Amino acid sequence: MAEILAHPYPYPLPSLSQVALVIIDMQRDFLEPGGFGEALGNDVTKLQAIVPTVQALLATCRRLGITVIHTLECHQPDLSDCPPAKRERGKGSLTIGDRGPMGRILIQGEPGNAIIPELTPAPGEIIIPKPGKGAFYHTTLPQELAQRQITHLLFTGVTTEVCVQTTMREANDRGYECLLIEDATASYFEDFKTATLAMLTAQGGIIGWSAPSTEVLAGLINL
Ligand code: C5J
Repeated sequence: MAEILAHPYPYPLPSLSQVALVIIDMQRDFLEPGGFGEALGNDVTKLQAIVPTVQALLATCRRLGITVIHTLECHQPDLSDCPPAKRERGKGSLTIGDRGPMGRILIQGEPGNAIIPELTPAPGEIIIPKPGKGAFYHTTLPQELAQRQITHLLFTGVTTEVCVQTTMREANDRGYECLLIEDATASYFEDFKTATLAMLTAQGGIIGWSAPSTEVLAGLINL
C-alpha cells in the first residue's frame, strides 16, 4: 500500500477516492484585520503565513480529483444556533453577532464569514457551515463522507488547537484515519500549535498522524 512519510510512523494511503482534504475555517473572520480573531486580541498575520501552503495542497488535490471539504465557523443571523455560553465568552472588543468592519462577526453570509479569496471553493467542492468548533457537530459532514466512502482525512486550517484539533478528535472517534499537515495549520500561539501536534500524535498516534506538506504531496502524487 502507498504511504506518506509521517509521524509517528508512515500513514497508509488507500485509493485517492477514499481521501479528502479538509480545510478548516480559512475565513476572513480569523485571517484578516477587523474580524473575530483580531477582536479577541490576536495577531492575524500568524495565520496568513500558511496560505501559500494550503493553496499548493488545494491545487494538487484538485488536479488529482481528491475530494475537497471547506468548513466555516458561523451562526444563523438570529443566533438561534449560538449558545449564550459561546456568545458571552471571550470578552473581546466585539463578540459573535456584533457588527464589525467586515459585517456581523461569525454570521453566515456576512463578508467576514467568507473563505479568504486565495482559497475560494471551486464548483463541486463541499462547504460545511458549522456552529461549533468541531465539524461533525450539527452538520452534514458525516453524510457527505459516508456517501463518498471516504476513510482518510488530511487536515489543514485554523486554528490548530481549537477547530482543527476538535474536528480531528471527532473524526478519530468516528473511525477516520486522520493526518494533520504540519505547515498547513496555524495558531495565534506557536506553543499551542507545537503542543497540539505533539499530543495528537503521541502514544503511537493516539488521535492520528502528522506530516509536512512536502511528504503529503509526494505521497499523493505517487499514488
Ligand atoms: C476559533 C477556530 N479559534 N476556527 N475558531 O474560535 O479555531
